[in-house]
Amino acid sequence: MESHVQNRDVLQKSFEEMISTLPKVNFWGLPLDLYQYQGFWLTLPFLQGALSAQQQFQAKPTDIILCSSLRTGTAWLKSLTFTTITRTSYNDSTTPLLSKLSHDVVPYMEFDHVQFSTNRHLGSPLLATHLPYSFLPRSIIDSGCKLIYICRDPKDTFVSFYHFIARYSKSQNTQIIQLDEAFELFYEGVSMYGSYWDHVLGYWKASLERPDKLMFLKYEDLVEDTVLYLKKTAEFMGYPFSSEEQQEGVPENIVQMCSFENLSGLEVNKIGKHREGQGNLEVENNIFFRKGKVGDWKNYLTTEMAQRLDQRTLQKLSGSGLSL
Ligand code: PAP
Repeated sequence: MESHVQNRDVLQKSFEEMISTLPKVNFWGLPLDLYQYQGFWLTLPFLQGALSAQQQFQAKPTDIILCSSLRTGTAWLKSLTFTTITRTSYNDSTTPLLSKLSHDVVPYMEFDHVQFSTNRHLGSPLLATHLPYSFLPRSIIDSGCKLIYICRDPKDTFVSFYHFIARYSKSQNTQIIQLDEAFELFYEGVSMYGSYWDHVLGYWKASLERPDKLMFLKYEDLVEDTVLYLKKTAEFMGYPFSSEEQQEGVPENIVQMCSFENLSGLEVNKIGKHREGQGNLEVENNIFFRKGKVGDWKNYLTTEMAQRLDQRTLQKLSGSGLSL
């Protein structure tokens, strides 16, 4: 026991020494700093989680890992995949989504699972991660488990993230950063798990190399034809809908269950709390839901800002074959 505690202290000390050497900036006016580690910006708890995951996480070939940057449709993807995989165990009136936020039915590998030992199963093989592809624990690649990545137009991603931070700042009674100030930081790649474009590119390139193991989704496609992409995702995960299920409208039913309108209207998502009791990580569930629309950036960005972000996207994705 004593040697375990000593080991932990040694690890903590070497972590503190390592972070003291990293570039550091304030995180969008929050009482938090972002540290630049191997090209990406992360806050300390998430950096510590990333390193712990790299050291400890043992993937299983049957795991399905939902990967994303922030505000790109993760919670929606979690609810769709969770409901698909557990469709023979639960129905509309028994699904855990009626009493839990989507983020709480699929634990984060580098956070809930590694740091708080949250049960990784909850009746499904799903886990989630925000880690850039280059940060993934080796066992994920070696195990051959499947990954699904979801990304989104950088303009909507930025606007969604800005509102999340603004609402979080308000709940913490801290000064809210101005939109144009946050915009410049996002543009320069200084945001949580930024640069956003590098995050997307890492997974995009891996999806080209290993299409059987990594499915690459766009939020906009999912909005445009949710049933089609749900069917593709179910197939990819190894849980395809039978023709009988399709005739009975099971995919449509799941899409309805996981719709923005349905989930955001549930009591748990209106008044519940995520990471309750975990200090400044505690967030009101309703903050996770905003509009769920494509193109809402038009209501917040000037034409010049939108053009600059589009230029940045073109330049960053140039030659990759990906457009956003
Ligand atoms: P997070 O993991 O960082 O909390 P994430 O779930 O990836 O965020 O994405 C949040 C976005 O998805 C929000 O977009 P908006 O700010 O433009 O509105 C959120 O509203 C949207 N969203 C959440 N749930 C759903 C859903 N069921 N269907 C469609 N969009 C959703």
